[in-house]
Amino acid sequence: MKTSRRKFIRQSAVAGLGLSLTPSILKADIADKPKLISKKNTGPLVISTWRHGMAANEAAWKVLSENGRALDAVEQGVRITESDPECMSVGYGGLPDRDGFVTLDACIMDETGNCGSVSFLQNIKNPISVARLVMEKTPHVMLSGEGAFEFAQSKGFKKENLLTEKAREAWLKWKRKSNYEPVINVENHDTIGMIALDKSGNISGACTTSGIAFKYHGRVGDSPIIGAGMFVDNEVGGAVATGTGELVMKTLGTFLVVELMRNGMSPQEACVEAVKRIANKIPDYEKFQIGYLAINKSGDTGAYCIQKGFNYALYQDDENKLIDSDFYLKE
Ligand code: SD4
Repeated sequence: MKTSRRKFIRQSAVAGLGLSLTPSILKADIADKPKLISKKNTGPLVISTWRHGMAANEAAWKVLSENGRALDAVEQGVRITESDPECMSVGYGGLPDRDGFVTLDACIMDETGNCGSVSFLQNIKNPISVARLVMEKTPHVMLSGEGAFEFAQSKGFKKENLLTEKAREAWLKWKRKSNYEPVINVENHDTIGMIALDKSGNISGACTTSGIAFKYHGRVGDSPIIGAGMFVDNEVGGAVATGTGELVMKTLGTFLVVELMRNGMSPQEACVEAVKRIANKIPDYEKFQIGYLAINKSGDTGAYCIQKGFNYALYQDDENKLIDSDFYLKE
């Protein structure tokens, strides 16, 4: 009864549109089709920027595989990169600004839409954990500079010298010419951005960096800006950015990626569209690299960048893989 009634309504609607009732229209049971959401990839999974994402993913996976929360996974994951002195673009060992100061930016966002961030923070090794405490223990989203440092100290973080000998030498070498010329894809050891989907289906994200090497003292990039360097909406998905932050800030990149997914794009389509936005809006974009990563609620992933050379780590189905991203500027 029900079926024939539905069929009748559909036939009337089609007839009302002046269309003939061809067998193919009758067969295509459009009104009854469920939305195409693949369930095969659902959590846990974690995705993060660059090669250093491999080690960070391992730490995140440990949390996720024990039924942990995505928020804990991303914090534990990126702390590995922050604490690694060999990684010269994040946390301890990061390259300093033009005046020789290591200044750090980081942000974190959970499945409830709560978020915290720190910018222009000095002498604290794990800014992501300070950002988390800003989120959890203050009524604010962002603390900066001296205030962020004092807050960290009040929460028991140690004051440490973050400028390693290797980073100091690189700075002294740079000072001989003092040219501010970010090099495309030096980012092979760059900002770490990470998004995780846990077993409960919740998404969280984190992003942390020492920023562009030899930047102006006081420069803050996209990485601590919610919606620029990282954004999560647990109803839709999450995204992170890496590269020359000014381009991401001008286009509010990760917010854009998530909104595009909300409007029906896959993570891959959304990342492509956000890179195209940069190409359409920023005249000299060809001189820079930007990479986006995204995941949606169904566990589909996406990655796209301006130029060849961006890679990312994806841990899923018990396997951690380093993958080359597709890119916009092809010959
Ligand atoms: C910044 N987005 O400070 C960061 C740095 C980065 O590849 O990711 N560079 O602009």
